[in-house]
Amino acid sequence: MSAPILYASPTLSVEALKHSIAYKLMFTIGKDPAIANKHEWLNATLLAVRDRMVERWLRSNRAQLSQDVRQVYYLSMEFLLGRTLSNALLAIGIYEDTRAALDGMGLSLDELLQEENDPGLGNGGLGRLAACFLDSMATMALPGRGYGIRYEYGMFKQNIIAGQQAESPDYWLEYGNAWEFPRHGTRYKVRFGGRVQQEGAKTHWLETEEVLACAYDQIIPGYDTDATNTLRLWSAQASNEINLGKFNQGDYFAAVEDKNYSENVSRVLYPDDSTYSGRELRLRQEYFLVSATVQDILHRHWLMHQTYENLTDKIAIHLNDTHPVLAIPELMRVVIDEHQFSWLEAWKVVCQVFSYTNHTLMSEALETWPVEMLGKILPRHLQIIFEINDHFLTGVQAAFPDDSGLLARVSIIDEHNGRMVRMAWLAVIASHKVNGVSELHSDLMVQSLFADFARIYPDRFCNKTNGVTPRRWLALANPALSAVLDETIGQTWRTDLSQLGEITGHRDYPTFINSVQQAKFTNKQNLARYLATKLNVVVSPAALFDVQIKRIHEYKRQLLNVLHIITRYNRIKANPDADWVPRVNIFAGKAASAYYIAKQVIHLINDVAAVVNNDPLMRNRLKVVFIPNYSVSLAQLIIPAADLSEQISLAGTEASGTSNMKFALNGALTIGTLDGANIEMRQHMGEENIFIFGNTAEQVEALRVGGYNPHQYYEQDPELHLALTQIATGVFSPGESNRYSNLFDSLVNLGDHYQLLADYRSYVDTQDKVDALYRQREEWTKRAVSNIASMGYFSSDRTIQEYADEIWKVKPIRL
Ligand code: 26V
Repeated sequence: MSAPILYASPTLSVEALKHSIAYKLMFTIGKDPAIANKHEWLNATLLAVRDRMVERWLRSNRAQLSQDVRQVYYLSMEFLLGRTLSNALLAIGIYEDTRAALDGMGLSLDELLQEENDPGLGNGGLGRLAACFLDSMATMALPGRGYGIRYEYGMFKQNIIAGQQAESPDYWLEYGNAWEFPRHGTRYKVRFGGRVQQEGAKTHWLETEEVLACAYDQIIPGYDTDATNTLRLWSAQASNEINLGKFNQGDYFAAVEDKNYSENVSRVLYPDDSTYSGRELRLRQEYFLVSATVQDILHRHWLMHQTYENLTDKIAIHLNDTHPVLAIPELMRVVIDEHQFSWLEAWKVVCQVFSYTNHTLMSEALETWPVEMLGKILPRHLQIIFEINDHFLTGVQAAFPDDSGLLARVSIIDEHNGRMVRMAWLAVIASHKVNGVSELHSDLMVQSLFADFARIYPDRFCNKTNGVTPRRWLALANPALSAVLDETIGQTWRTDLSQLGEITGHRDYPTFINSVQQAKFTNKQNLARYLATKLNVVVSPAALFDVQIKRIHEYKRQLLNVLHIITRYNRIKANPDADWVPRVNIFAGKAASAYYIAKQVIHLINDVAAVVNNDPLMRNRLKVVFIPNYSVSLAQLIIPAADLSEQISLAGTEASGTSNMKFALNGALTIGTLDGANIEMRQHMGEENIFIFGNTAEQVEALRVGGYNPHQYYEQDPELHLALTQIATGVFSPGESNRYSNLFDSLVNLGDHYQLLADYRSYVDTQDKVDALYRQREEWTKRAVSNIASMGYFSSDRTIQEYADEIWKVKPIRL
């Protein structure tokens, strides 16, 4: 059944666009064009463009419903989408028309694009991956939806004051969010607290507090297709019930206070992805997401099928890390307590519906909740978790009667560390597939964290190497290189990135090499302009741009990068007239606000920058820049301008990395360890096209087990000794000579947990090779071309195809 199209498609001509932008400004925003400001023009433009997507959105939804296909629901506490307008213009092919329309009204599209707030509804890699996945799912017409939280405050804003990070709130909704559709009619009650009462076979969850979850929908346009998907974000609204009691008692203020309190649940994103903190509000947020989402999924399913018998045929629910794992006991609860499923029937459904991605092996980031806290906030869920655990352990006991420690190790309840619920264990036990995000990570996952489970469930674990969307990360971010590619191999790489392989045949054509160089230079000029105007730092686009941008975390080893910079500084000072390859070292990234060492690292980078940049001997030879307030939109500016991409985590710690892929796709060469997806990048591009250094994951482990002694490296390597001593003695903090003594101690005397000192020599020597190659500019560019050419595999379209075929079993809809 195909429903009639209700009205003709709005014409996409420039005149029509002008008309609709002006119309939106006047009749929706209510502003006189003569006095409207940039935000109002931007919102008018967003609304006019949104109109042009609504019809295909409705058609896609109708097709999803009428074709009655299996749907996938992607649950994530974070979606780091980046700005929307430019992506939408690209997707529906009206970028240039819109530019012309705005031009015709005396406005600049580029200026308006910069006005759009970049919603920071995620911490980093995990949230950005979710956004790339939505883009790929829409582009590939896969029937799916994202579900998340509409935080009022996203990731904090980072200011650098006197070299140090200062945080301020990010109220991204300041000018409204023209892109979203508030669904005032789609609201669900989410309950917390209370108690459980047994009445025969029936269980009641009583005396709860309630908050409403209100849906806000965003269109996720597919590229060059009518297919569009939906991202549904939940916002908390106080439910009337909780206020009325106090209100009627005349306690008006208490009623309003309560209202504020219950709405806190969607107030702010937790901005720390490095240490798990076990805070009650975070638990409430997680349950808020899954409760509203499970209700919505079941509601939609009922509308389509009027039965819950066929749930396992029609829905797949994916858990982005353990954060939405409460969806498992929640689905159990709803079908048992509200739809009369037996416990075993419910468990059977759950085990076929859920799948889970693990994104980190680091123990400090693994979620565990105190039994007591879970019991207080979600008593019925705790009960169900215990039942799942009993059921599971009984099976394990029967299958592995001889392994005495096994039950305690695989129990969802960790009895040894203060009775904690291990969320990753619950995810593994209930999911039919569990994946890691690169080959190395997936291997380590079954060898270490989930080793016992891999014995119990040998077919459950798999790998899905991450990818990135070529639309945002090449077509949008890098118009200069995109134009070169279009001219050389045509335009269809945007939806089939493997076509980039064809540029290999052009590697030996000087005109091609020249135009790739030219594109890189243009991008470096753009970044240099930003640095000059925003930060007052002047850099030469002819220098080698050496870039490390990501969360500041010890395992990512920004400090190793700093040690190299200091070494280079010392060498230049000792021999200023040698023929140095000019370098600009660029950093960006946020430190979790309570992460002391990470904040020290930011301070040190800025201190080193101050000394280096003010030293007349360094001029044109070395510059260090820390760009504040890293974001998706800054990444889109910085990555295309990079010559060298720093991917230098301790082997075995970075699950995959995704910026590594973005850099290579934009023609930067990588210096990196054999970690995460770097390993697969090397396989695809060939080892001559990547600078690999340092210990392997196996060597790292052997060193750890065998007794690693960083002091020995400090004593035996004179350049390392000098750099560390300079840090420790205040060469870069002249006003406060002991500012970095703990940093020094953590490396030299307290075990150097991330083994920087062990990899220092090989890193510095490899940096020398980088210089040598950069002197041969044509050879450098040829290798950059080989990097670009081999990135087809790292498209998120490929990743999503694998999820669709091997995990979710979903097929594209016909439009
Ligand atoms: C953990 C936590 C802990 C509690 C509070 C909030 C919070 C938020 C996020 C996280 C997730 C940390 C895991 C993570 O982001 N992993 C990254 O996932 C990327 C996508 O798979 C991958 O490329 C990176 O290597 C990996 O570090």
